[in-house]
Amino acid sequence: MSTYENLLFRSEDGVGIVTIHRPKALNALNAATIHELDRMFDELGSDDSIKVIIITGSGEKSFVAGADITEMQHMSAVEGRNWGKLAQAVFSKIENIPKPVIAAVNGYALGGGCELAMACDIRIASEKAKFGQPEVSLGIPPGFGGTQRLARLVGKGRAKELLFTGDMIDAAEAYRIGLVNKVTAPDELFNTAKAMAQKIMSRAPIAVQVCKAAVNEGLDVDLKSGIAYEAEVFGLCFATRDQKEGMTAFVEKRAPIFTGK
Ligand code: DAK
Repeated sequence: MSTYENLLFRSEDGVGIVTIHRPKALNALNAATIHELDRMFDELGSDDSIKVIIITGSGEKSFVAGADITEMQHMSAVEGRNWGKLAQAVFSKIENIPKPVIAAVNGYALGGGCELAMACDIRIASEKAKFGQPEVSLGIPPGFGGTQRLARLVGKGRAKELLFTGDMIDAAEAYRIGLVNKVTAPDELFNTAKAMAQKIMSRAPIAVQVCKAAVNEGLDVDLKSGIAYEAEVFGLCFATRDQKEGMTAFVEKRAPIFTGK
């Protein structure tokens, strides 16, 4: 792994843990951090030793408190558009990397922070986490995919309420509306995320990978096309050794040993 200024990285038992680390700005995403995330996800994508990725924020208070407002303050329209496009491309890279990505949301997930969490496959929140898209208070709409991913996750009406009011919601409300998958005590957050990562890692890797691709592809197309895509990846999995192993193990009443082949 190359060196990073605003990200910390460690690997534990096949789980890659990426920590956004800009403590002075509550881990707000400046351009340098977005570029580092881009590079980090390229490295993680090609590192076969990493099976599942967890993203979290440094410290107790914040996951990511948004895009860095001081950097955006004096941007021109063209600079704003380019900044939005850059971060959107990086978030799409995270969303589509062929490995599960879990956001362990330890505190504020506002603006670009909420958008980063939504680009992940699964969100686990500490009871102390707070979510929101406060951009309208700054004179802008969300620009890192928030208007699109929030509506897909929580539905049009709830998304519009959060987007129009800029209100912050707590973890319990985020869970109630389906923005997060689980809520845990703050000191259980990492273990809960890691336990989920390990459970996923115990399943057939190619099957998990195609589930991710099928959900992502399917949500962008009509049901008929999504179902057709599913049939293709379902069929392809019969060419894997793990399909033979999974079904043989079931018949032999033993646990499967998957190899990712
Ligand atoms: N950017 C830069 N610095 C930030 C920051 C941010 N988003 N959030 C916090 N900080 C900094 C504070 O300025 C403060 O710095 P110092 O004054 O100590 O130097 C330090 O972090 C600690 O923050 P506070 O003192 O404010 O801490 P509090 O506990 O009092 O409040 C807070 C915590 C999270 C409620 C508050 O910091 C806050 O409201 N932060 C801003 C949250 C926010 O509005 N986030 C959304 C950012 S806008 C687009 C591209 C991108 C976007 C949209 C469009 N296009 C190109 C189309 C995305 C926009 C956003 O994400």
